Amino acid sequence: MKKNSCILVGAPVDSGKKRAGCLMGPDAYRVAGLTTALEDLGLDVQDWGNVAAEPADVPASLPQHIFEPALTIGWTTALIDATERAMAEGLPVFLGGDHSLSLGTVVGAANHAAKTNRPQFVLWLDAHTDFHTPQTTASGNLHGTPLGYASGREGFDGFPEVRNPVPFGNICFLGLRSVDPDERLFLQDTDALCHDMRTIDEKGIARPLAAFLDDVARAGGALHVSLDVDFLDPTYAPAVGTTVPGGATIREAHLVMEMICDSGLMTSLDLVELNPHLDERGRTAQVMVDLAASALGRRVFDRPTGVF
Ligand code: EXY
Ligand code: MN
Ligand code: MN
Ligand code: MN
Repeated sequence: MKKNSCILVGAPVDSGKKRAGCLMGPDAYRVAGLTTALEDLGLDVQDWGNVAAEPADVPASLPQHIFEPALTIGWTTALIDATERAMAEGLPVFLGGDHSLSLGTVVGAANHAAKTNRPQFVLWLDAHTDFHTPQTTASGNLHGTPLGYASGREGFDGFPEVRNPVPFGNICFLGLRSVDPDERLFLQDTDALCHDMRTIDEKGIARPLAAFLDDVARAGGALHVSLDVDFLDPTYAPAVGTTVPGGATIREAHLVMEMICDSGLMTSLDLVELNPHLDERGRTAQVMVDLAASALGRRVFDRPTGVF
């Protein structure tokens, strides 16, 4: 991966749920000045434009209530390939598009990590765990399944084979406050790190994150960060179809991204679930651009000031 090279990859995926609008996400980030914000940090930014995808065949064995499987299987195939190509060039930032784009980006990142003999870790910044399979989802919305798929759970008939599943213990959730019974039942028997908002209220967001980043560093791991707009409290980030009150503050979110940057461990980033149709004058798009900039080096001061 070239040092300081950042690849913007548009992924206007809108088939992961029924409410339309995320297809406008990639251009909303571009209009909000993402490229300039990252270039101002001294990064070499390449915008590869938007990925294109063709609908795929859907096997009869996939449950009938799954929403738009042909499109999402097509997107997954295209994004696995795009992720592997982008990671060979630099640090990809995927501009969503709904969270079903991460079926492709997490699997593609794990394939790249395997090629470079590194374990893949995932930091999931989200109100939700997105750990369903086509058999366990009640809604049929595949944006609730990317980690179920990337961690190697059964049931994704018709999807590309997951050759390098992400081990459950290499997954850390921050911001959880809406987890379905099936997801909770499955996850509580794994060693995935599930930090809900209660943990953050009681211990602060820095402690669980620092412990996870230490794990990644000790393992020499690659780190995929997936930032869902609904990680933030809807007061600060209203432009998302799955708002859940009681989310992270803007400063908690920036501290997470600044700690990620300081760790130097992030190798790929998803910005997902922005629905510009629900935004107020681009306010949410701007919050996400600012958070991406914090993850990639924006600082007020380069060093702590006012020693105390
Ligand atoms: N767990 C619910 C479902 O599976 O439908 C809600 C999922 C919301 C997913 C958004 C992307 O985070
Ligand atoms: Mn690389
Ligand atoms: Mn999500
Ligand atoms: Mn979510």
